[in-house]
Amino acid sequence: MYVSALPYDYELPADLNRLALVIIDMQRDFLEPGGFGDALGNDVKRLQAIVPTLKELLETFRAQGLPVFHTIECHQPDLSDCPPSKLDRGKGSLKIGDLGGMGRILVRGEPGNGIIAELEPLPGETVIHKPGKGAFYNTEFQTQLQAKGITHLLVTGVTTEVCVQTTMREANDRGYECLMVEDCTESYFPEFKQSTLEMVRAQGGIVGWTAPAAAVMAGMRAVTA
Ligand code: C5J
Repeated sequence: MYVSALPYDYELPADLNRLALVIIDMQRDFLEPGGFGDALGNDVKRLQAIVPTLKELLETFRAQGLPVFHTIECHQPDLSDCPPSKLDRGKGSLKIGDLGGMGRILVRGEPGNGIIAELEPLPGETVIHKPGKGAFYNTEFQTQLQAKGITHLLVTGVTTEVCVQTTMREANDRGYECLMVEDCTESYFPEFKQSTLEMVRAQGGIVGWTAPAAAVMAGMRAVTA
Protein backbone atom coordinates (compact mmCIF):
# COMPACT_ATOMS: atom_id res chain seq x y z
CA MET A 1 0.00 0.00 0.00
CA TYR A 2 1.07 3.53 -0.76
CA VAL A 3 0.82 7.02 0.71
CA SER A 4 0.10 9.72 -1.84
CA ALA A 5 3.30 11.72 -1.37
CA LEU A 6 5.91 13.84 -3.11
CA PRO A 7 7.98 13.36 -5.21
CA TYR A 8 6.07 10.11 -5.78
CA ASP A 9 4.03 7.62 -3.77
CA TYR A 10 5.65 6.28 -0.58
CA GLU A 11 5.36 2.54 -0.09
CA LEU A 12 4.36 1.51 3.41
CA PRO A 13 5.78 -1.72 4.83
CA ALA A 14 3.31 -4.63 4.69
CA ASP A 15 3.80 -5.00 8.45
CA LEU A 16 3.06 -1.60 9.97
CA ASN A 17 5.11 -2.54 13.04
CA ARG A 18 8.11 -1.69 10.87
CA LEU A 19 6.87 1.91 10.61
CA ALA A 20 7.71 4.26 13.48
CA LEU A 21 6.35 7.68 14.30
CA VAL A 22 9.26 9.90 15.33
CA ILE A 23 8.26 13.06 17.19
CA ILE A 24 11.18 15.44 17.44
CA ASP A 25 11.57 17.84 20.37
CA MET A 26 7.94 18.87 21.03
CA GLN A 27 9.22 20.40 24.24
CA ARG A 28 8.14 23.36 26.29
CA ASP A 29 11.66 24.74 25.66
CA PHE A 30 10.73 25.27 22.00
CA LEU A 31 6.96 25.87 22.16
CA GLU A 32 6.43 28.02 25.23
CA PRO A 33 7.63 31.45 26.37
CA GLY A 34 10.64 31.31 28.73
CA GLY A 35 12.44 28.43 27.05
CA PHE A 36 15.35 27.98 24.66
CA GLY A 37 13.49 29.04 21.50
CA ASP A 38 12.24 32.18 23.20
CA ALA A 39 15.73 32.97 24.55
CA LEU A 40 17.01 32.93 20.98
CA GLY A 41 14.47 35.59 20.01
CA ASN A 42 11.87 33.45 18.22
CA ASP A 43 8.09 33.71 18.15
CA VAL A 44 7.44 30.37 19.83
CA LYS A 45 3.66 30.51 19.44
CA ARG A 46 3.76 29.73 15.72
CA LEU A 47 4.96 26.19 16.45
CA GLN A 48 1.76 25.37 18.35
CA ALA A 49 -0.35 25.20 15.17
CA ILE A 50 0.75 21.63 14.41
CA VAL A 51 -0.21 20.18 17.80
CA PRO A 52 -3.79 19.01 16.96
CA THR A 53 -2.75 17.26 13.72
CA LEU A 54 0.29 15.69 15.31
CA LYS A 55 -1.86 14.48 18.19
CA GLU A 56 -4.30 12.88 15.74
CA LEU A 57 -1.44 11.04 14.04
CA LEU A 58 -0.06 10.00 17.43
CA GLU A 59 -3.48 8.67 18.47
CA THR A 60 -3.65 6.65 15.23
CA PHE A 61 -0.35 4.97 16.17
CA ARG A 62 -1.46 4.44 19.75
CA ALA A 63 -4.79 2.91 18.71
CA GLN A 64 -2.93 0.26 16.69
CA GLY A 65 -0.09 -0.25 19.19
CA LEU A 66 2.49 0.88 16.61
CA PRO A 67 5.96 2.14 17.57
CA VAL A 68 6.32 5.73 18.71
CA PHE A 69 9.58 7.51 19.50
CA HIS A 70 9.80 10.93 21.14
CA THR A 71 13.02 12.90 21.30
CA ILE A 72 14.11 15.59 23.73
CA GLU A 73 17.01 17.94 23.06
CA CYS A 74 18.74 18.31 26.40
CA HIS A 75 21.99 18.42 28.30
CA GLN A 76 23.26 17.00 31.56
CA PRO A 77 23.03 19.42 34.52
CA ASP A 78 26.84 19.85 34.50
CA LEU A 79 26.67 20.60 30.73
CA SER A 80 29.48 18.09 30.14
CA ASP A 81 27.72 16.95 26.96
CA CYS A 82 27.35 20.46 25.56
CA PRO A 83 30.25 21.56 23.37
CA PRO A 84 31.49 25.13 23.95
CA SER A 85 30.52 25.99 20.37
CA LYS A 86 26.86 25.20 21.16
CA LEU A 87 26.96 26.85 24.58
CA ASP A 88 28.37 30.12 23.26
CA ARG A 89 26.22 30.33 20.13
CA GLY A 90 23.24 32.65 19.82
CA LYS A 91 24.18 35.57 22.04
CA GLY A 92 20.61 35.56 23.39
CA SER A 93 19.51 36.91 26.75
CA LEU A 94 19.88 33.43 28.26
CA LYS A 95 22.28 30.61 27.42
CA ILE A 96 21.92 26.84 27.79
CA GLY A 97 22.09 26.05 31.51
CA ASP A 98 20.92 29.50 32.64
CA LEU A 99 17.83 29.80 34.83
CA GLY A 100 14.82 30.82 32.72
CA GLY A 101 11.09 31.02 33.35
CA MET A 102 10.71 27.21 33.25
CA GLY A 103 13.90 26.17 35.04
CA ARG A 104 17.37 25.82 33.53
CA ILE A 105 17.36 26.24 29.75
CA LEU A 106 17.65 22.94 27.80
CA VAL A 107 18.76 20.96 30.86
CA ARG A 108 17.46 17.42 31.30
CA GLY A 109 14.72 17.08 33.93
CA GLU A 110 13.88 20.78 34.15
CA PRO A 111 10.18 21.70 33.71
CA GLY A 112 10.82 23.52 30.44
CA ASN A 113 12.70 20.57 29.02
CA GLY A 114 9.70 18.25 29.14
CA ILE A 115 7.37 17.40 26.28
CA ILE A 116 4.21 19.54 26.07
CA ALA A 117 1.22 18.14 27.97
CA GLU A 118 -0.83 17.40 24.82
CA LEU A 119 1.80 14.98 23.49
CA GLU A 120 3.07 13.55 26.79
CA PRO A 121 4.66 10.13 26.12
CA LEU A 122 2.80 7.08 27.39
CA PRO A 123 4.57 4.25 29.20
CA GLY A 124 6.02 1.99 26.50
CA GLU A 125 6.82 4.84 24.12
CA THR A 126 10.54 5.36 23.77
CA VAL A 127 12.01 8.74 24.71
CA ILE A 128 15.42 9.52 23.25
CA HIS A 129 17.42 12.20 25.07
CA LYS A 130 19.73 13.81 22.57
CA PRO A 131 22.50 16.38 23.07
CA GLY A 132 22.70 17.28 19.38
CA LYS A 133 20.33 18.37 16.68
CA GLY A 134 20.18 14.91 15.09
CA ALA A 135 18.56 12.06 17.03
CA PHE A 136 21.31 9.57 16.12
CA TYR A 137 24.29 11.51 17.50
CA ASN A 138 25.41 10.19 20.89
CA THR A 139 22.13 8.35 21.58
CA GLU A 140 20.72 4.81 21.58
CA PHE A 141 18.20 5.68 18.82
CA GLN A 142 19.59 3.37 16.12
CA THR A 143 19.97 0.47 18.54
CA GLN A 144 16.35 0.89 19.59
CA LEU A 145 15.13 1.05 15.98
CA GLN A 146 17.10 -2.08 15.12
CA ALA A 147 15.80 -3.92 18.18
CA LYS A 148 12.22 -3.30 17.00
CA GLY A 149 12.97 -4.17 13.35
CA ILE A 150 11.93 -0.73 12.12
CA THR A 151 12.68 0.15 8.50
CA HIS A 152 10.38 3.13 7.81
CA LEU A 153 10.16 6.45 9.68
CA LEU A 154 7.54 9.19 9.73
CA VAL A 155 9.46 12.26 10.85
CA THR A 156 7.59 15.07 12.65
CA GLY A 157 8.14 17.78 15.25
CA VAL A 158 10.20 20.95 15.54
CA THR A 159 11.99 22.70 14.13
CA THR A 160 11.73 21.63 10.51
CA GLU A 161 15.07 22.85 9.23
CA VAL A 162 17.09 22.12 12.37
CA CYS A 163 16.43 18.96 14.41
CA VAL A 164 13.78 17.46 12.13
CA GLN A 165 15.80 17.79 8.95
CA THR A 166 19.07 16.77 10.62
CA THR A 167 17.45 13.61 12.00
CA MET A 168 15.89 12.74 8.65
CA ARG A 169 19.23 13.14 6.88
CA GLU A 170 20.96 10.97 9.48
CA ALA A 171 18.24 8.33 9.10
CA ASN A 172 18.39 8.43 5.30
CA ASP A 173 22.14 7.79 5.40
CA ARG A 174 21.49 4.77 7.62
CA GLY A 175 19.06 3.23 5.13
CA TYR A 176 15.70 4.15 6.64
CA GLU A 177 12.82 5.02 4.28
CA CYS A 178 11.76 8.42 5.62
CA LEU A 179 8.73 10.60 5.08
CA MET A 180 8.44 14.07 6.61
CA VAL A 181 4.83 14.79 7.57
CA GLU A 182 4.18 18.26 6.17
CA ASP A 183 1.55 19.50 8.62
CA CYS A 184 3.18 17.83 11.65
CA THR A 185 6.39 19.86 11.49
CA GLU A 186 6.94 23.58 11.94
CA SER A 187 9.62 26.22 11.98
CA TYR A 188 9.98 29.68 13.48
CA PHE A 189 10.63 30.71 9.85
CA PRO A 190 7.87 29.70 7.36
CA GLU A 191 10.19 30.08 4.40
CA PHE A 192 12.71 27.68 5.97
CA LYS A 193 9.99 25.06 6.44
CA GLN A 194 8.93 25.38 2.81
CA SER A 195 12.53 25.18 1.58
CA THR A 196 13.22 22.14 3.74
CA LEU A 197 10.21 20.27 2.38
CA GLU A 198 11.34 21.08 -1.14
CA MET A 199 14.98 20.12 -0.63
CA VAL A 200 14.06 16.81 1.06
CA ARG A 201 11.99 15.66 -1.92
CA ALA A 202 14.10 17.26 -4.70
CA GLN A 203 16.10 15.16 -7.15
CA GLY A 204 13.67 12.26 -6.97
CA GLY A 205 13.52 12.21 -3.18
CA ILE A 206 17.19 12.66 -2.35
CA VAL A 207 16.44 12.56 1.40
CA GLY A 208 12.95 11.04 1.22
CA TRP A 209 9.29 11.92 0.83
CA THR A 210 6.79 14.47 2.16
CA ALA A 211 3.02 14.17 2.58
CA PRO A 212 0.27 15.62 4.78
CA ALA A 213 -0.94 13.63 7.78
CA ALA A 214 -4.32 12.87 6.16
CA ALA A 215 -2.57 11.08 3.28
CA VAL A 216 -0.40 9.10 5.71
CA MET A 217 -3.41 8.01 7.77
CA ALA A 218 -5.36 7.06 4.61
CA GLY A 219 -2.43 4.88 3.50
CA MET A 220 -2.24 3.24 6.91
CA ARG A 221 -5.98 2.50 6.85
CA ALA A 222 -5.58 0.81 3.46
CA VAL A 223 -2.91 -1.51 4.89
CA THR A 224 -5.13 -2.62 7.75
CA ALA A 225 -8.40 -2.85 5.72
C1 C5J B 1 16.73 23.92 17.69
C2 C5J B 1 15.42 21.93 17.37
N1 C5J B 1 16.07 24.60 16.76
N2 C5J B 1 14.75 21.03 18.07
N3 C5J B 1 16.35 22.67 18.04
O1 C5J B 1 17.67 24.43 18.24
O2 C5J B 1 15.19 22.12 16.20
